[in-house]
Amino acid sequence: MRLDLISIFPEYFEALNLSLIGRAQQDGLLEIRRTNLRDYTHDRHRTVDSPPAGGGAGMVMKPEPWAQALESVLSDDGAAARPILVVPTPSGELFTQQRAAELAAAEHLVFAPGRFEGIDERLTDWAQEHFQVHRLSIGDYVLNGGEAAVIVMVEAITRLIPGVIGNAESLTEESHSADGLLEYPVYTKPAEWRGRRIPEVLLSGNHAKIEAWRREQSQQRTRRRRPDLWAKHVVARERAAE
Ligand code: 6GU
Repeated sequence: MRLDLISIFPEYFEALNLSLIGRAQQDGLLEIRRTNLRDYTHDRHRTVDSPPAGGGAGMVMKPEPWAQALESVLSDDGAAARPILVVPTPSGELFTQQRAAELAAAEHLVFAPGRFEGIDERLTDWAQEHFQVHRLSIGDYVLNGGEAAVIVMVEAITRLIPGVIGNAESLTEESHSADGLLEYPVYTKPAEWRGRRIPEVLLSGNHAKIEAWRREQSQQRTRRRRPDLWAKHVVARERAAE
């Protein structure tokens, strides 16, 4: 997979050179290119923002540097298909595990995180002609810019690419996987730590019992912590039983 990350703070993405994603780049599973948006400005101050039309607080990102940066990405994309452009914004659709799985199948993803009050709306209109545009939010809170959201999305997406995670099995047994339940609690050695014991069933060696216990724990957790997910799970389970 190829990733293009365009930002006025390309250094922000250096965290992606660490750990599994860093390794995936070394292994050639992933190619991450960072672009400084200011390289596509042509004035002495390298201006990327301007006051909002109609007045109001803050500044808005000008569309032209973005268009030129995106054109440069297109011009060295060998593929014929329209690449996917992700525009992180708190006013976008919600980025979910399912969305991550869809995006993990793509050949080429481009991320365009804005700062200030966002990017001039005409940029995304224009971009639809050249890209499949997804405006995505990572949750109901506001960040200062989209860069942290890009890191979140890239991490969620790239770990689903075959080979990026050593133990592919850990993907099927985690929170937000297919059954819609949260993950069960996990423990390691020693069996007693600071007076607290591991649940006895985990020491029983009885795999059927362990599996049943884990399932029960997942359900309890989901019911208590995430009633919204629990309601969806129950509906899906009832549908499947019909
Ligand atoms: Cl994608 N961007 C910003 N700036 N804030 C957010 C967000 C994105 N998702 C949630 N809050």
